[in-house]
Amino acid sequence: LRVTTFGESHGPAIGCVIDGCPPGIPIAPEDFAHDLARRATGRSRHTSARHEDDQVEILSGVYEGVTTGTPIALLIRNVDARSKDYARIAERFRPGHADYTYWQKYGIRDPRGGGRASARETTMRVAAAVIAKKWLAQRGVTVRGCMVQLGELVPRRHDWDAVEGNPFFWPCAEQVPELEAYMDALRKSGDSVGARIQVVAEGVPPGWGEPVYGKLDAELAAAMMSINAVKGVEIGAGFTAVTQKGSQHRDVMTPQGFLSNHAGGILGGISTGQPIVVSVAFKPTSSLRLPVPGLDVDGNPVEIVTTGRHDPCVGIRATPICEAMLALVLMDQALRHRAQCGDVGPVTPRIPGQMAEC
Ligand code: EPS
Repeated sequence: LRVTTFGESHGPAIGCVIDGCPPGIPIAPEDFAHDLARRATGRSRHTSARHEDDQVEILSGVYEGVTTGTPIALLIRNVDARSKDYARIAERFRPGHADYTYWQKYGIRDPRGGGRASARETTMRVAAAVIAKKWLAQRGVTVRGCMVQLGELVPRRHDWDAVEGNPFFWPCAEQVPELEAYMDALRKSGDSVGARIQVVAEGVPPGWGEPVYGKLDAELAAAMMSINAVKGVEIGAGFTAVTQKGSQHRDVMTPQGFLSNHAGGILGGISTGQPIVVSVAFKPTSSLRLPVPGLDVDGNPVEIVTTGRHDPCVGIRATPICEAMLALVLMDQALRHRAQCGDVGPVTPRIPGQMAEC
């Protein structure tokens, strides 16, 4: 499976091409609405006020409601770009933004919006993954996620049922007013903040992934790091493993199941049958209205102030994006597993997986 995206935040449209998708998956334009709405701006006062319809047009690869096996092309037209917001910084670099490295690499500046570096690009990842989630669900694999840190705030308890009931994808309903107040104060101050998202796949059989090149965890890390604003990825215990003893970290196996999941469902690049658990760190958004000294494209010192519609915490909209990347990697690995090993199922002893804990 291969997904590529195209389009800029302020261009006429964004889109993706999905190559290698098996035939026969039922898909209709309305299937995309749910996940695209979960990711969209303007869902609450805590995200960018830009209002895009995010209506998906299926251009190819689907006939009479099912995938045909040929490349699937999806298109979403941009309807609410406001390029004049960027006039003030068209020749200046926002500290912490890709403006600078794009300029160094290409020597050309598209002054309309964030272009390819905009969170708008992630729309098409979520759209492509609607198909992957559907294909995985037919095989008993489900993917879900939540926010597990906003700035310094962490959930007091983990209740999956709470996640879809608030704009933060937060797993503790009684803390939501605290998050609202935190974000209101932050927005008022003109600053931004980072976040940590956790995504979990359940029902993945043992055996998906590859032992050296194309390890499941390596591909997940690459996929998550390819989302803009991501600065860190952990699988299972992640960096906590640094301070663990081997006797603590190892996941004890019993006929009834593993007793823990520090491995995050992956050993040696191959799934264990336990939930796959991935944590992703998002940096604070760099487009701030707080003035900061910086440089223009000629190297002159200038003051940088970014106005316009920006997310004070891009992590708030990131849960469906991380779910999407997890689903796409899993579908790709499942297809590769099928190509090499056919339907060879798990060999005995098969240890039951466990429910995920955040
Ligand atoms: C973004 C800035 C804002 C956001 C945008 C991401 O848009 P604009 O480019 O018009 O200033 O609204 O996010 C989306 C439009 C989206 O669909 O995610 C940025 O700086 O990354």
